[in-house]
Amino acid sequence: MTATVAAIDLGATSGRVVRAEVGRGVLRLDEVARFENRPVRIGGGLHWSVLGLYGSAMDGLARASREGAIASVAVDSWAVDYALLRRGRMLGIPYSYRDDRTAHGLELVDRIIPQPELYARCGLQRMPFTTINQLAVDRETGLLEAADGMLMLPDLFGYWMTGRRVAEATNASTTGLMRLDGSWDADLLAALGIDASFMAEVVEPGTRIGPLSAEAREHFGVEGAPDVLAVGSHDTASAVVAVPMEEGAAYISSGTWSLVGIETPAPIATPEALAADFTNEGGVDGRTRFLKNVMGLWILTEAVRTWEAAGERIALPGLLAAAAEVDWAVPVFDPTDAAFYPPGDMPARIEAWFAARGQRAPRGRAEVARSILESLAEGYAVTLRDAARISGQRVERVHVVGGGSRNALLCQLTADRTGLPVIAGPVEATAIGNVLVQARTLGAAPDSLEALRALVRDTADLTTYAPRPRG
Ligand code: LFR
Repeated sequence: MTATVAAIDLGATSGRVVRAEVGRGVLRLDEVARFENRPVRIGGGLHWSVLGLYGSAMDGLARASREGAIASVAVDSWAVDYALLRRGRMLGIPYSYRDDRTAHGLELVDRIIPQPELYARCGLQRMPFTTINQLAVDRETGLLEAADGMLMLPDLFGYWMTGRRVAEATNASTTGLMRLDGSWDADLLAALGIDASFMAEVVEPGTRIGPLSAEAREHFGVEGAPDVLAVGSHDTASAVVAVPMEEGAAYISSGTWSLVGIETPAPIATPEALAADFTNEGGVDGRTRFLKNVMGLWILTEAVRTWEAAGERIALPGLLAAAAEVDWAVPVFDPTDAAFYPPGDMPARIEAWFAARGQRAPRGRAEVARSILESLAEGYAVTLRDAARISGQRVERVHVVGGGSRNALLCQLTADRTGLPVIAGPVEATAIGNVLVQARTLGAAPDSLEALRALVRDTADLTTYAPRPRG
């Protein structure tokens, strides 16, 4: 038996709708729609155009449904962002996690609870954009007073599609408001002045949220009557489902962000993990994603955007080829520095990073690009050594999935700097993880994550990079 399902996969720069056929030994994906996701600055704030994204996603779903019946659909997106609600209506326009109000939110939360205590409760890396920090700002500006609930963005879409409000567990785990046991942290919510009724019921990936509403079907012209399911609605949780790994492997989910880590059977919120600033995010089937956010290819894409804004035309393949030809040692910076979060002039920020330390900065586009990639690869290597040390798990191979798995130079540098073989692919890991969990829920794919990963291994196009000897 095979199942035909649709994935709505929302990324920070684009969204897509994928139609897939999944069964034992079968995994076929077909992208039926792709649309731009451009945050919009208004009134001094950076916001997501959630209605536009929802409309594009539903149009894509309608297109997918016209190619033949779809049994189910599920949504995944980046984490941490949310909509406030009042009596079931969206209140205001959701902010983007790149909005710079988050730095102030971090200070506000520090006043409520010291980081080591917060870490012991929720086990998350200290990141300015975590939901709890954003909610602290909403509270200060008075917005929270007007709200009686909130939903993470994939849950918001699920609510609009079905009328049912849930909090999917993997995404809820990125809020900073969930305890390590997977329940909402009532004390922390109270400390923020939030009533427990504000949060929706937590559901696991694989839960049926409900049938797609008649409103959605009629307005967008969706044929048939697909069920809306919960999957690992945090995109990284879905990507990790589709990492074709076995024991002894680590992963890098590489795109706008680089999420670097391992899968563990349980959270590790020890003082060592706190010192290394690792996150414990909820995975599918109760696994833990013990990882670190190492900023990612965002630094490169923002650098390219800066050069292009100055009137230069930059073709990425040409830039990467020139970066590959740099045959001298380039300076390396810390890619996790908070200076690289907000949108802006990355070449200038990199220069300032080195100037502040009295070091030579890279010069010229090829050297800057090479320095970004070397810095990311070095960041991965340090993170993977820390992950192995703290968890006691072996790390003998590194899987790279997502858009960054196509960046051959970055994969090679990652192999070189970790000293480990790098296995690149699949590119569309997030959408694959989304459809696999749906198919499993429908009884068309195997039960265990290991068997799902074996299916990916057997069907995906993978490339291996061996580490080159230093010299
Ligand atoms: C990747 C991702 C990361 C999260 C960041 C912000 O798309 O979901 O896991 O740290 O975006 O939500």
